[in-house]
Amino acid sequence: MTYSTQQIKDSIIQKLRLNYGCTEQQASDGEVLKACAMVLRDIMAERGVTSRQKAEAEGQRKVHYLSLEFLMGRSLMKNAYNLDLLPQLRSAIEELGFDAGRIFDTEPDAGLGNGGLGRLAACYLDSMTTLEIPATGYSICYELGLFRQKIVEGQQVELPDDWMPLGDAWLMPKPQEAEEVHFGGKIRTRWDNNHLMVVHEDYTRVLAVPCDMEVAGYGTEHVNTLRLWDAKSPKPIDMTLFSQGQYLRSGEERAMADVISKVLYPEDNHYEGKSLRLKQQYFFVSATVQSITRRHIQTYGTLKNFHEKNVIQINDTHPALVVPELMRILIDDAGLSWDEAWHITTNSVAYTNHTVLAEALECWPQQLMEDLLPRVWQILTEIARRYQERIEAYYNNDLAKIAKMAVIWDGGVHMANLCIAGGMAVNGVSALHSDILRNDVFRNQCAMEPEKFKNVTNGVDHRRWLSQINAPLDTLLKETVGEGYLTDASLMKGLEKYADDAAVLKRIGEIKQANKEAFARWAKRQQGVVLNTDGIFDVQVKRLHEYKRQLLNALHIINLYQQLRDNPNMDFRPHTFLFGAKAAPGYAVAKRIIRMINALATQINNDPVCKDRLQVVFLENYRVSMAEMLMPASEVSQQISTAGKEASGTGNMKFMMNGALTVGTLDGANVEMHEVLGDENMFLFGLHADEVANLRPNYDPQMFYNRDPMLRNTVDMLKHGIGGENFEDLWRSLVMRDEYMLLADLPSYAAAEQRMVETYGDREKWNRMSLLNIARSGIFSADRSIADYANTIWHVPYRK
Ligand code: 26Q
Repeated sequence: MTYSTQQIKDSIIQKLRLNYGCTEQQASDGEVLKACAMVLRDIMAERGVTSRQKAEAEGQRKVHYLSLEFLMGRSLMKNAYNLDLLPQLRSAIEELGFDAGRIFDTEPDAGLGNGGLGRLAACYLDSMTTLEIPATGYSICYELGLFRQKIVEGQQVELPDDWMPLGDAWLMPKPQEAEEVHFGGKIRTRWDNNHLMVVHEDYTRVLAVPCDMEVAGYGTEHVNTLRLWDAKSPKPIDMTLFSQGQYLRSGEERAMADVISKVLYPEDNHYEGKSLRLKQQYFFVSATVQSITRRHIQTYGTLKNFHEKNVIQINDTHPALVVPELMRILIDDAGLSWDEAWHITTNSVAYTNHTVLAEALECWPQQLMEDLLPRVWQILTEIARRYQERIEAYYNNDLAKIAKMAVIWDGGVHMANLCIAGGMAVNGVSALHSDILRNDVFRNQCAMEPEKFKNVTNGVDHRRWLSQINAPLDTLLKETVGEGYLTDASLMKGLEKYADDAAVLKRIGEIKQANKEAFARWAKRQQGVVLNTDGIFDVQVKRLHEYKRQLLNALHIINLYQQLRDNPNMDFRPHTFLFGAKAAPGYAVAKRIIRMINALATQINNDPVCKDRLQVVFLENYRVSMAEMLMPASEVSQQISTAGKEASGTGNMKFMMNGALTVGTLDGANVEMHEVLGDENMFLFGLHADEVANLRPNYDPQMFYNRDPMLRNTVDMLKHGIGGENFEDLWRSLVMRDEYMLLADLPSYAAAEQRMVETYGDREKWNRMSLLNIARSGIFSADRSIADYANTIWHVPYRK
């Protein structure tokens, strides 16, 4: 079933009339955008009904993907692409007298996520749908997504991301499917007919209203749903209080409910025990589990076969409360025994870990849990008690081990331990990361239940991150390996046949140059900067975090700058360094680093010695839609985390499939990139994960600082001043502590960059490396990741 340009155009006109009471001549860009969204939404809504009916009729096992974040970005072009309507939609918009590119550009990013973990969830929704797996994503309908970033006088300033006015065009509120979530109150038990009844009283009710966003797959009529829960108070106002004249208090309960879905927490890889965050987690978990079990009972009349027909995949520990919440519903509402309920729960829940950073591991204060979620707390204590019995028996009361494995210990609830105890699988997100989980972070649990521990290496939606955003490369791939690569990314390998084809290599170079120029035009429009497109586009874009080592990149740039200053006539290949990064608003060091990079940019870009040679640009407000412009234009991908710290990385994959070469450490998925590329097709440097671990106990940054004058000179510029500002704080933390071992890696990093620059001089060689990177990036398609989940964890069939 397809639609002609005329049909799409007529539908848009109709939507404009019905919803905005205007003609196409009167409509604004925003109204046209929303009308287009509604036209596609109608098509998807209809197919969604059919997809769900089919899954029910065939009794298929469903996947429920729970994540506090879905970083969806824009949807208009994506949905049109997947529905195979992009050309028709473009012509329809143009025929209505609008600029299609501008309409697409009007759509705000749905920024309901921080970074990697949130974007991964979005890519996986696409692949699950394309592979025709009946799947639903669940999250919170945040009114405000991740903050917008402005750079004011070199510093990050956060602005609210009010995406709803235009972004809500994709959402379908379903008030009739609302669920009620209970907070606080007291628990009373009473015997009823030989049954111990649990009664929860005096709780505060919050209504969870689903706002569904349909998701189209590519090359299929299958449609899945992203269900976003909106928090509302069930009563508009407390009339009793109001009548007593307590006007402010009468609206308090409503305000407490509304605030739950107000804003996304902007912390990435960092846990803070805030009660509102716990409310968000339970709100979303409880609504989701109620909704899943309700539908299951509607279909099967019982929850006894729940685990056969459902799998709940949790994106890190943030939704870990599904374990006690599912137990609660099975026991209190469905009347099952503890053992029956535990069997069902431990055969439906699977946990993905995304970080080994200690500061990111969730550990909630017992008192907070107890007060906020009294019934869940009771169930948690029983889960913890039974699990502890088991580990005590297994490890002969070895206290050191038990302290690390316990679900509740020393007044804290350890969410990762809860997930391991209550789940059927635990997976890391790259081979290295999964090994670290097995051999280090969770080694005691792994010794006890080795079969639970799996690996699923991350992947990205290669249709969005290559085909859709890099049209000339997509064309080249279609000409060389054929259209089939869109649904079978392994076919990209076929491009290798052209590794010695001078014409193809030249074309790869030309595509990159054209994309660089397109990005430069965009950056000029957006931010007013003039990029030197003759320079190597050397890019580091990701959240700002010390372990990701943006500071290492900056130190190397300082080093280059000093060389230029000392020797203005040196041979210097033009080099354009691009940064994009948001810092968590409360992360002071990260904000200092942003300020330093901006100061460095100011000094370098204004120094005549750097003119047309060295340029540094901090791109403001890095986000999905910026990445879509930037990936195709990038030549060098910076993936330089301290080895062992970056669980996987996914930006690395997006760069690779767009032909950028990686300068990186053997960390996360870089290890698997290296396996397919070899030393000769990437620029590796630095300590390996095991070396980092071995060096850590006696690491002394001063040793590196004292023995290497060049390094000392570079680092000292922080102290002496950059762009007229002093960064002695950063200097001190490097020389005194250097938690992430920048000084140990800086010399080998500089050497890797130098090898990269030399290689760049040989254009044909570079383009061949670029071609091999593209050709071998197929394993990083999210389709492959989802097939892995389906085969090894979910045990569900999928379209091959
Ligand atoms: C937790 C508690 C309270 C508030 C916030 C949080 C929180 C929020 C977001 C903790 C962590 C995150 C995000 C983590 C994240 O994005 N991790 C990244 O996941 C990617 C996908 O697997 C990996 O590729 C990256 O290596 C990893 O850093």
